[in-house]
Amino acid sequence: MIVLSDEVRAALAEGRPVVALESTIISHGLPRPTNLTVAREIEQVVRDGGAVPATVALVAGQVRIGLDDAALATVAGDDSVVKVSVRDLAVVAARGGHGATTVASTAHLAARAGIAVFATGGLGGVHRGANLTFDESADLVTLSRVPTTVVCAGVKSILDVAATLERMETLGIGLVGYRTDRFPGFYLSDSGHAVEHRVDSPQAVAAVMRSRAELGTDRAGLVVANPLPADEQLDPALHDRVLTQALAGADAEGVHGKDTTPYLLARFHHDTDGRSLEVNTRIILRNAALAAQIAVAHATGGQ
Ligand code: PSU
Ligand code: MN
Repeated sequence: MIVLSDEVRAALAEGRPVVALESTIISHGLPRPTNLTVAREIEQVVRDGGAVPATVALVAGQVRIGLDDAALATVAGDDSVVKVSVRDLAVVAARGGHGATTVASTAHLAARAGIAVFATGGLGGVHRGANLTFDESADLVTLSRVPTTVVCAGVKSILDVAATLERMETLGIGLVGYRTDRFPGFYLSDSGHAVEHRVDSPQAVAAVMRSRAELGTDRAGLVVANPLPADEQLDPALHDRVLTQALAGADAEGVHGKDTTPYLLARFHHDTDGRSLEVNTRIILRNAALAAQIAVAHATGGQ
């Protein structure tokens, strides 16, 4: 049921660097038609970095790891593509549907395929008000039991960032800041929270990956938090204004469950007149580039 592209299979067999990429950011995180362009750019950036891109999705019920352009276009443009977390995988596969994988399901599948490094934009986490709604992304629980190294720009402030960091600690999810001591807030370079451990090179990340394997602490994921440079972040005043509107909108419209994250992301893109889209795209491309460097360092023994 899991089909690797020829390119991904060959790279894995030869121990060459591979970077897994999620597809929910394409289908539900970015607006059409930019999403398809960005999906192709992400893959190109990974290639430019010397690694093989392995975008993950369900196409007609088949889990595909490494998509051709037709499959990428389906994920980006077909209305029947559903957001697929870990628990949805088998159901959508069995009914032969199309599905876009979240961080959780991508991490799960990448680990099964033997892909060590994964790039995304932002992680899911604990939603605001989760003390009442219990809305915590399956990304966290999955990362507590899947040995993947995921490069992201922290989490968006649509979430409760402090609670997300606490849950990551409880769940034993590794966390390092890439050239920073601050946990990034996706659109913002600094979420206002510290990161305990800092690494300054792809080789240093690969060294942590090796130590984790040797110590047996690699059953949980490792999050590499890669912030945007401060001069590239979304204007903080605009960010705060739009965040307030988006959260109020979700509340007023009764949005809940798996629709919450896509709703809030769409509101951001709409309410910033596309400025958040530019920043979002930049974040994903930067994360893909770093993930490629880490995959290369990891594949070459971190030397
Ligand atoms: N956060 C973002 N952009 C995204 C997502 C999260 O900043 O596109 C997507 C990812 O695919 C993530 C998923 O795994 O949303 C989390 O959704 P939920 O909160 O429903 O678990
Ligand atoms: Mn949720």
